[in-house]
Amino acid sequence: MKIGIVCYPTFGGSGVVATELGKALAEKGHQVHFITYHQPVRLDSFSENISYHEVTVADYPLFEYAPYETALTSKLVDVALFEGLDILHVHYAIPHAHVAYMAQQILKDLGKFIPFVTTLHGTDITLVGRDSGFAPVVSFAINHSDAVTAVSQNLCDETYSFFKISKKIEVIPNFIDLKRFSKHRKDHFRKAIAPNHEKLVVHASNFRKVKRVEDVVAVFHKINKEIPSKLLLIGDGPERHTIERTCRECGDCADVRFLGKQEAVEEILSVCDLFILPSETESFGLAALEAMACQVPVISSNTGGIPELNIQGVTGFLSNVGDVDDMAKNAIYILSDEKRLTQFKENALEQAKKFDINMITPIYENLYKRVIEKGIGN
Ligand code: GMT
Repeated sequence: MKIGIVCYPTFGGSGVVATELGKALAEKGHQVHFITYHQPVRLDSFSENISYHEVTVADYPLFEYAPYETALTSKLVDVALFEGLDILHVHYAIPHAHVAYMAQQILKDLGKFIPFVTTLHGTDITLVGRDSGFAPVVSFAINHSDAVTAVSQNLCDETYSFFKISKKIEVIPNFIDLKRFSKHRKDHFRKAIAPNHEKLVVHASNFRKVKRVEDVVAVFHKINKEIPSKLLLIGDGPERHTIERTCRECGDCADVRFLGKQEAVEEILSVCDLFILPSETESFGLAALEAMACQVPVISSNTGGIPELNIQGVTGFLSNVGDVDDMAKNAIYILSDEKRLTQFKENALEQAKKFDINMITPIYENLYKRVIEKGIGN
């Protein structure tokens, strides 16, 4: 198949899922065309089956806001026509779903039908999408997609309960490439960070408010009082300065390392003992799945789709949003006993195997085939 993929090219979960899916499809012989404004960060190696089409927006003095959506629509029309795409797969509804709809209408006028699949990832439904400035467009675009998928049952339920949706939404969870995300031997790295055999606690996110990184620091502070530990913070974003200030105030600076945006996340995760994900809302929690694949148990909130991934008392523990005392208590329970910690690590890996990319890619392929076969006017 010739597949066009539209996504955000950044470190965010939706961009990572879109890129890893595209790479897996290309490996299976499909022609994959990424269409976005930057080369996706995970598109880091050459493949003869992958092309990247950059969207550039013409500058004009009249534009206070550059019309990215117009430029993206035109690019989709161009790529669909000249590369002969069979299907478009857009990740994150805003603005990609209604842009795909518009491109589809233009192409129809030009005598070409192209179906599009929309994958809902999380904040496009649970946060941003609910803004009254976006909601009518989001529900229209979902209802006019040829197929819609959500990354967890919870996100699917949330979509039906907030928007007026007449379309069937299929649940296709996030997935993991276990060849890349596995425990690497990085003993020298661990020794450098934790020279006195401290436990290593880790968090990775885009440091947005929704991630509640302040809770990570509060939980770590409590753990560190009982068990000598170090905290590794991967990623960057708007809350970072506030978090740095909090660390200084509670005197944890020497034990907290801000690593910034990292590409080889799996190498860092490989030396860690516990992952903390206290999000306010989280449709799936790809970062936690990546940690689990590297044998890191998870202390998380019990919100959104996280309970579909993190199993209470097996792969980690779940607490109410903001309950840092309970999170710290559970973390100390896991970290205080070597045998128990090893068991949780093994369980985390077993659970991660259920989300192997090799099982998920064929589900998307079948969906594409069904949608293409249904053709015009489905
Ligand atoms: O986590 C983020 O804020 C980034 C966001 C995105 O769309 O880039 O991630 C969402 O999609 C991921 C991939 O499907 C999910 O694993 C994340 O749980 C989800 N984030 C939220 O729901 C907050």
